[in-house]
Amino acid sequence: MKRRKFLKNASLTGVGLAVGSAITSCDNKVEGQKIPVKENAESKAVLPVVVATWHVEEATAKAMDVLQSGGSSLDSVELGCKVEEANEKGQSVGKGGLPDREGNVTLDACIMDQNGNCGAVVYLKDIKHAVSVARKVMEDTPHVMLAGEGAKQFALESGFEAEDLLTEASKEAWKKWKVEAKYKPIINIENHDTIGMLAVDKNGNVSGACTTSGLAYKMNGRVGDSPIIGSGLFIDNEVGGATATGLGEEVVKTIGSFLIVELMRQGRSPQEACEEAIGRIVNKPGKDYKDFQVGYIAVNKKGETGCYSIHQYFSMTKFQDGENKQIQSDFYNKV
Ligand code: SD4
Repeated sequence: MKRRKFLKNASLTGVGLAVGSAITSCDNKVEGQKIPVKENAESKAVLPVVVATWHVEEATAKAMDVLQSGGSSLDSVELGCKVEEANEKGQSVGKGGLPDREGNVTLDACIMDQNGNCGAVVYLKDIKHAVSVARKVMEDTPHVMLAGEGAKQFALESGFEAEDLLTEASKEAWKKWKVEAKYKPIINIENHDTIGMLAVDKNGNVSGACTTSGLAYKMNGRVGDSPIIGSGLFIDNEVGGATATGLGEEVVKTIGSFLIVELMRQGRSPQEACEEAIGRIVNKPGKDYKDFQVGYIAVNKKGETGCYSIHQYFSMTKFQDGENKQIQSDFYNKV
């Protein structure tokens, strides 16, 4: 295929980006899932609380364990996210993440603490715990974000080990994709995706983290919303936090997580704020939201939570009041 045409097919305004394991578009569904609880009926002001995108009960269990053993909300989200980064079966986070179209697994991640400090890495190769490298950027450098080779160099100098993140399963999936090299929408296929996590400790201190291998078969060099403070994640300890999953380009265009936190500051509940942020995407003139998915989760300082997405089958995992469970998100596109 001629390069120009290839790039055009890959554009975000066309049929939608393919995401083997992700939720960029909306034609397929995971049928028969048992996730009966709807968030609207569920939100309560109880601390501590941990929420995360998708079905990641092991990750939220780890995060809650950290809080209950007296760890900070920052430790909680970092260690919670690391569970998924190390899980090779998850093909959109850390080791085992699906590669870009040229076979590179590149990770994006960020982290933000209760004092408004933050760190991020983009286009990080060969280091599985991107969230921990992001934390090191926050704590050990005068910068907020490191990219590519520089991020890897910093990680190695900080003691992280390099390893090949492309597993056999992801390599096989990529090889199959290469046969046609076409973007084909698949949504919610694993019910398990980019992890965005928010934790509030018993004193109401909020931290968050977000980590991903981004869109499968993305263009080499592409960076999504997940490491962008304000887009994929935002925390303000006076208010709460929010994080995103889905087609990052649409999240970046509306600075979704910052928007949700600011709406909560103005008095909206986490649920109302998530719904408004999805509204900002779908109500843009000419926006064909049928071709992509975005999901948001949010928590306020009191421990109330919310989640909302464009399409069905987005979910949030919540650990609160002794219960760790997956919650079905309400969604915009009911037709
Ligand atoms: C990105 N938001 O890179 C990420 C991908 C994602 O579920 O969340 N997939 O755009």
